[in-house]
Amino acid sequence: MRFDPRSLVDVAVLVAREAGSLALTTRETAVADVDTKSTITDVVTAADRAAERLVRERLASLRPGEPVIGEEEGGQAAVEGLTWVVDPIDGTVNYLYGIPHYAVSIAAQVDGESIAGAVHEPVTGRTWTAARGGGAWLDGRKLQVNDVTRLDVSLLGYGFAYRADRRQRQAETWAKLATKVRDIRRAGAASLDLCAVAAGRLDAYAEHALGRWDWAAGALLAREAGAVVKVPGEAPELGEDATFAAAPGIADALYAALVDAGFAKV
Ligand code: LIP
Repeated sequence: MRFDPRSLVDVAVLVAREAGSLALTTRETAVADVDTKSTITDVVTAADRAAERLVRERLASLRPGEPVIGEEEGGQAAVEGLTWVVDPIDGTVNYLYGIPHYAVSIAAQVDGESIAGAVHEPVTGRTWTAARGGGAWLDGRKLQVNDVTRLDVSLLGYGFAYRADRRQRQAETWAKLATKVRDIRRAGAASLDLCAVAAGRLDAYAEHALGRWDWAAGALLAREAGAVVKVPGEAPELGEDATFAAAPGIADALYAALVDAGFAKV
């Protein structure tokens, strides 16, 4: 491999923490300057934009010549070599409402595969990291998914899309699932949902319509912690834009239950 994943993790951690500090310290003014994107509920604050700008400037300095794909400014992946994938504030609605559950997510990808990632929580100071083949970590503690084997005692994370018509169909699907699992949690930040699977705080997570920036770091973390992970395009039976992560003991049963509940049709 032409890149050392561990050194890439160090870069991701350094820059994510700087961007997180900016988001945290500017929130009062940042949430006064809000625009919308795909729908009236799909918001972007001044802090989303400023944090991504900071990340881009720091990566240009630390990793010159390597392209960045970010939620707010877009970008193109490298034809050959490494691309940085950035969500400057994952959980923007939480950030807007003052709910302290949001993160800066930065991943390094080669040919679309994540090889290093960091998910940093500005409010708690926690930083989740993974290097391909090096395991998943939370502030120096190694992570492992749960050894759960029964779907009916599993805790599931999920998320709704921003489009109202799709939310209706998603709600109908989750209503069918609600009696098949222990309970369901909707926390509002995909990167942290995937980290929660890695840490055993969730047994599984599934959602549609995530951006690459939402899952790029968290999916690597979940996979390195032992989860069965499908990123968009890898689980056609769940829908072409489905993201799925589950402890191995329930992965097959959950996958089948999602198919039965019509997850692919939402
Ligand atoms: C969010 C995701 C969340 C999803 C939201 C939104 P953002 O990302 O983390 O899981 O349900 O609709 O996409 O927009 O806060 O970066």
